[in-house]
Amino acid sequence: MYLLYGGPGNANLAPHAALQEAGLAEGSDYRFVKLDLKAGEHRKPDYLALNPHGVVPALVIEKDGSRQIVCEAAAILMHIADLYPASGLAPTPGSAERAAYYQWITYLTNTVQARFMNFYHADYFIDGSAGQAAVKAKADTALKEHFAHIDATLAKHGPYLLGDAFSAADLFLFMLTRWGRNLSRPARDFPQVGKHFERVLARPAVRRTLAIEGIS
Ligand SMILES: N[C@@H](CCC(=O)N[C@@H](CS)C(=O)NCC(=O)O)C(=O)O
Repeated sequence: MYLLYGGPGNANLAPHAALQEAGLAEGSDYRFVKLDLKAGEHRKPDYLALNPHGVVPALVIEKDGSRQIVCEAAAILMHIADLYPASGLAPTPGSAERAAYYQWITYLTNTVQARFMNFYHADYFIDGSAGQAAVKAKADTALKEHFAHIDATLAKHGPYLLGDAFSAADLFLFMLTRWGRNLSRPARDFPQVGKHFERVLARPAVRRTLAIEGIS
């Protein structure tokens, strides 16, 4: 049994979609434990015992009487892909495609996702409304540059990040594109990124994930 802790549409969305892509059922194979971030449930001692950074997601794996906790959205995503190779979410280890897969997921998490933190949480980086507006504006510019880069890559080598093969990296991009709806140029406005988003959105597993999280 898995317990995936998260909030609607938060960084849990990509790993959650991976559980669904792997054919697992909410309620029997795993439980999505919805936290109310606005009410600060992710800062309560019970949750901090799982993820000491007080951020979502956290995955609890209960198996054969033992319990393992995995944090970091990208790590959880890749672990699920590895646990369920039949899902086809990760290319063969050691292959050129696997290297590209690592490259995309690492870039998406440590560069693009980090810029979203600047965009949505400028208050974590600087005090005062003027400084925060400046941090947010810089993040907005940087994120548009990143989506332009992704768009150009998809135009050349798409329709997915690895070309013809859908992978877990596409679930991560889908999540970030959704977060990009509040940019001064929404991420989906980049033509190839928009098409990629629609393609991933049409996947039954992704639709089920959104329904379980209560978002559209
Ligand atoms: N590096 C972490 C970051 C996760 C993260 O920032 N999660 C946000 C939601 S998308 C969060 O929990 N924020 C709560 C807060 O900042 O108080 C990961 O990728 O798992």
